[in-house]
Amino acid sequence: MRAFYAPAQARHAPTQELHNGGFAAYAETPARVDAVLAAIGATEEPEDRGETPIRAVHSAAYVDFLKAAPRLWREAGRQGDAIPYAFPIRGRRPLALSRIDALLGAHAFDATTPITPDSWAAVYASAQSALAATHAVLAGERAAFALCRPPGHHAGADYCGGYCHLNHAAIAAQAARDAGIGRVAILDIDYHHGNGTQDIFWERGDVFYASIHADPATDYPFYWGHADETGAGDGAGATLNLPLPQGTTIDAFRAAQAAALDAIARFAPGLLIVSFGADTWAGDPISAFALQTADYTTLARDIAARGWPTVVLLEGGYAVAALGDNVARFLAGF
Ligand code: SP5
Ligand code: ZN
Repeated sequence: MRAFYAPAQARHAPTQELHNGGFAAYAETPARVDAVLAAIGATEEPEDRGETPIRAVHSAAYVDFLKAAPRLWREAGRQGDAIPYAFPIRGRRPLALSRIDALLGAHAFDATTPITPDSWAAVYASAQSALAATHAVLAGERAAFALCRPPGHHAGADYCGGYCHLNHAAIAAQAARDAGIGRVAILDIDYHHGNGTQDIFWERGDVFYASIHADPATDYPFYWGHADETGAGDGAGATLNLPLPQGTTIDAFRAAQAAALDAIARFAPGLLIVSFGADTWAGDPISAFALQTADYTTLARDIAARGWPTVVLLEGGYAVAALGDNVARFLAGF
């Protein structure tokens, strides 16, 4: 399978994240890239398609903020990575504020997604890898993979969170729509609900979003991903959430995935995008499902059997020593 990755993606390297009331080592480390590259063989560098496909999903104010934040942080006299600490809770009126801390809080839903001076270059490159894999499939590949690190599915049109700044699955889906694919489906099988992807397509009937994830009653991101969230307006019925309990093993996960694939089949997409997270693995340090490495081939075969042209994007997966095998075994199923 063709696989895409750009070296600039490794430049986003925050030193720490807010965790359980203190600072802990940043789990979404560049070492994840080395683990995957060592396991999957050759990758191709993506062509540069510019900011237009990114701005087709993300607001101008948000993209401009991501690019300016490191400079504003330093101009405020700060060192280290930019991290928000104050947030406009729901229902607050929009305000045209310029102070870096106000901007950070307005464009983030958590304090675990630092912005470093190199973050923009890395997340931009990660988006280009997603676009390259998408265009490879649009050009006739049966399936293609983008090693999207930093990941994307927690990022909304105008906010970051959950280690994600740009939503690569949404950028890929929109690019496919703009290339003439009438209906696109996104299957999200990261441990965490992809709140950003859901938000972006919530009121759209042309992109179906199905997610299997840890129940948000017990797990991050808490405020999205509940089973009664099914979309609104033109997107009513085009969101499917299948939360599962901590401890879930392959049989229950595979059954949920079959239900998601059946719903996607009724939608009849011209292209499938898989947000693949290996944080469902039993040994993941921040998650609590119990999938085994060999299970990923089973899940991928079930997806491939449906026959849709498929773009696979990496999301989470934090057990670095196992990540390469887990990703390689998933890709082997296509
Ligand atoms: C893309 C993705 O999988 N994002 C996951 C974000 C989860 N954030 C909440 C869990 C925070 C756990 N922090 C652990 C730090 C240990 N060094
Ligand atoms: Zn995750």
